[in-house]
Amino acid sequence: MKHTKKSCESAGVLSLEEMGWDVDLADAFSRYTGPYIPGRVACRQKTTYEVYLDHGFIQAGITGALRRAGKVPAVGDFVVLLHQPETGTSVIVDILPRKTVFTRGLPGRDGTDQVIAANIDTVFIVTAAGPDLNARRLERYRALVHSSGAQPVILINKADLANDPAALADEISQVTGGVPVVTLSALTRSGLSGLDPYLVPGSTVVLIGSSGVGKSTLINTLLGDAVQETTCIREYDGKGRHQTTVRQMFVLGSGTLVIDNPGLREVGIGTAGSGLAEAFPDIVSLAAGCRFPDCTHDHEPRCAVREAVESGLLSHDRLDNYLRLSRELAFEQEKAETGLVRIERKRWKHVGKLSHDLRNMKER
Ligand SMILES: Nc1nc2c(ncn2[C@@H]2O[C@H](COP(=O)(O)OP(=O)(O)OP(=O)(O)O)[C@@H](O)[C@H]2O)c(=O)[nH]1
Ligand SMILES: [Mg+2]
Ligand SMILES: [Zn+2]
Repeated sequence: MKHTKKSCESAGVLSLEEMGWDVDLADAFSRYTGPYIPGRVACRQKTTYEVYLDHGFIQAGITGALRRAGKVPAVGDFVVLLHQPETGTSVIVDILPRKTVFTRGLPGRDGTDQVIAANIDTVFIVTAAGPDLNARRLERYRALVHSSGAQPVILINKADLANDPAALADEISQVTGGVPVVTLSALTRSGLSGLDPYLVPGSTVVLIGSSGVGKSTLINTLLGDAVQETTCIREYDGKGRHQTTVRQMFVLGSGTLVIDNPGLREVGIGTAGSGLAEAFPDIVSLAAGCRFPDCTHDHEPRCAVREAVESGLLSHDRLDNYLRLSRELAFEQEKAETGLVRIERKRWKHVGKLSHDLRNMKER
C-alpha cells in the first residue's frame, strides 16, 4: 500500500465527498445561502482551526456566538465557514450535524463531555505488548467507543517486543467480546496488513490509547513519512520522550483519514452510559434474573449477578470492574447534571435581568 505525506501538505488532494460528505450534510448545509463554504476540521490549536476544504485548505477562527453557545468544533467536524473580506480571514460559523461523537468521558468545566473527535467510523484502541497491556483498561476504552457509534478495533503494537504475539492476541481476544484484535509492530511493519480492512477510502479512523504505546509511530509508518519532523506541534514532556499534544487528522495514500491523539491519561466513563451495557452484555443479561429491577449487584438479596460469581460463571474481577465503572458513571452523571443546573441558573439570571430591564424601559 502506498501512503503519501501528511496533513496540511496533503490537504487539497481530497474532495469533500472523499472526506465523507454525503446527502445529509449537503441537506444541512443547503440552508446557508451566500458566501458560505463547507469544510472539515483537521486540527485545532487553541483558537485556530486548520480546515480541509473541497480540494483545499484554510485556517480559521470561530465566531464569538459559537463560542458563547459552547459549540466548540472538534477534529473531524464538518463545519460552515464564512470568508470575511474586510479582515481577509475566515471564521467557522456553525457545526453541521455529527454522525458519531467520540467523547473522552471526562466532563468539561460546564459538565459536558469533552469531544475527542467527530464523524468517526473506526476507533483503533492502541495498546502495546508489555506493561500497558491490561484487559481492564481495554474494557474501559471499549465502553467509551461503544456509546460513540464507531467501530472499535484493538491494536496490540510493539509485537516485536513480545515472545509470543499470537498468544497475546488470543489472551486479549478472550475478554474483548468479539472486538477484532490486530497484533502488529509499527517499527518493523510486521502485521500491518491486518489494518487493511479498516483503511478504506473516505473512512475516518481515530487512534486512542495511553501515552507511549506508539500511536504516532504507527501513523508515521502508515504515511511512510516522519510526521513529527514536519509538524511543530510536539513538545518535550521532561521524561525524555516526545509526546503528541494536539489532535490532528492526516490523509493516507489509501484515501483514509486518520486522527492522531495525545495519549489519554485518565479515561473517565462520562455519560457514555449505554457503553457500559455494551461492554458488559453478560452482566446485563444476568441482571434480568435479579430480584430487584434496580439491583446494583452490590448488597441486595437474591442477586443473580453475585450468584453467578459464586457459582464461578462470572469472574469476580469482571464484576468488580463493572461496579467500579458504574459508580464512576453515576458520579460523572451527577457532575454533568450539576453542571447543567448551573448553566440553567445562569440562563434564568440572564432572562430575569432582561425582563427587569424591559420593565424599567416600559415604566420610563
Ligand atoms: N519496539 C517498538 N517500539 C515502538 C513501536 N512503536 C512505537 N515504538 C516506540 O514507542 C515510543 C513511543 O512512541 P509514540 O509513537 O511517540 O507513542 P504515542 O502513543 O504517540 O505517545 P503519545 O503521543 O505520548 O500519546 C517511541 O520510542 C517509539 O519508537 C513498535 O512497534 N515496537
Ligand atoms: Mg503520539
Ligand atoms: Zn443484582
